Amino acid sequence: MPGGVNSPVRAFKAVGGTPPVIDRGAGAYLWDVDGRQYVDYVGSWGPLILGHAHPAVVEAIQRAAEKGATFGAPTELEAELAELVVQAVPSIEMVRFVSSGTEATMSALRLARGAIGRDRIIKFAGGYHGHADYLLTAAGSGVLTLGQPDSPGVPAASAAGTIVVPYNDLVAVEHAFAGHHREVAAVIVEPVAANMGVVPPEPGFLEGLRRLTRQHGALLIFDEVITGFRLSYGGAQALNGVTPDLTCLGKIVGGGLPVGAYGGSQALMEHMAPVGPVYQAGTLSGNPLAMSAGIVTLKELGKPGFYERLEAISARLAHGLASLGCLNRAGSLMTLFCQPGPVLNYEDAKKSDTARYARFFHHMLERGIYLAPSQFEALFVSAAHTEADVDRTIDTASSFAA
Ligand code: KE4
Repeated sequence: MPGGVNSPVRAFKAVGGTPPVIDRGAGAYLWDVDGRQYVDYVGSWGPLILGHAHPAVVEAIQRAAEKGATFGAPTELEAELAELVVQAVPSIEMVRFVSSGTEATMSALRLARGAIGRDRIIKFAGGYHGHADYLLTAAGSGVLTLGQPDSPGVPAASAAGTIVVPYNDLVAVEHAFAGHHREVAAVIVEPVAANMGVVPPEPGFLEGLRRLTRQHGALLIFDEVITGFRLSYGGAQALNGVTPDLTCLGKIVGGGLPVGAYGGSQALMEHMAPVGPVYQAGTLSGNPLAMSAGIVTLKELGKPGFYERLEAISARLAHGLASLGCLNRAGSLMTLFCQPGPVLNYEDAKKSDTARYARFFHHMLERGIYLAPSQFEALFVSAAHTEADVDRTIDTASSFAA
């Protein structure tokens, strides 16, 4: 396996050293194959808002597996998860399940182009929406970490259709539309950016995108692969009151199994095959095991008080870390930038002292605290993290001097 990993960020290239090989997880904790325990703030990059091996999730997967892993045919389970998603997410009347966030954003963008009849898209520098060719332009996450804003292997023609503007910069978006009048099919945005580190939207930014896309006949796509079901049961859009035309989901919606999803109005979604002509397909889409894990996870999230408790433990952690650098937070999603800040966009994020972050990362790892192995990722708090976990994390971080 190239680099010994199946996804680049896991290889610790941005922080140096050799990643521990993980044997198991339970609640807020991981254990490596040598028996070392870690308090886990990666949570597999977001899915594990309930923590590892939640009993209800394990039991649901076991129960589904006993009936067969996959059928490639309609099942009641996919309909049940679809109902939960439709009820939860303001913009979604109809949803299609796929097997990753990349597939979700790829499909939503193809739908937008097919429905609007235009080819260009606008994305934001530092925004990461998976690894489709035309999205690997000034992308965030692992691409940003590797310092290769435009990945080799992406045809120039693919990248050319993607206009990249700074996050939180509405004037730049207006200029992009003015310069490509009636050519833009969609604007895709993380309603809270989390792949350049966490960068919340400035007041009015998302409302401005909603106004500009309507004004220019383009669709607004919220990539809620990270924020969906994390910031609230209805995602970022339920909090900020801005309703996109299409929403992409992933991570939490699969409860730790491979699920992505995209959804919007019935009118838009019925452009998708087999009803309409826009094609998208997937062998394991709506997989019964993954649907089962997603259903049980959303039912846990829907219980009274879940997000209030998560907010309390997240705020405790943020308060304890805030004196150590520029701490950007949205709910249980946060990044401690090794710089004074502010960090409002990709250019700001890149000013961070990544060498210091690497030293901080290893200081924490050696003391049993597992953070994201990159300055340009997020820290994820789960419902399984306790005050004791958080206080230990703060104490350990505070003892970092170098
Ligand atoms: P996947 O294809 O990795 O399931 O989802 C792609 C994606 C789409 N949209 C957003 C906002 C995302 O954050 C992601 C994937 N996130 C990265 C971490 N920042 C996944 C970790 C990895 O690549 O290993």
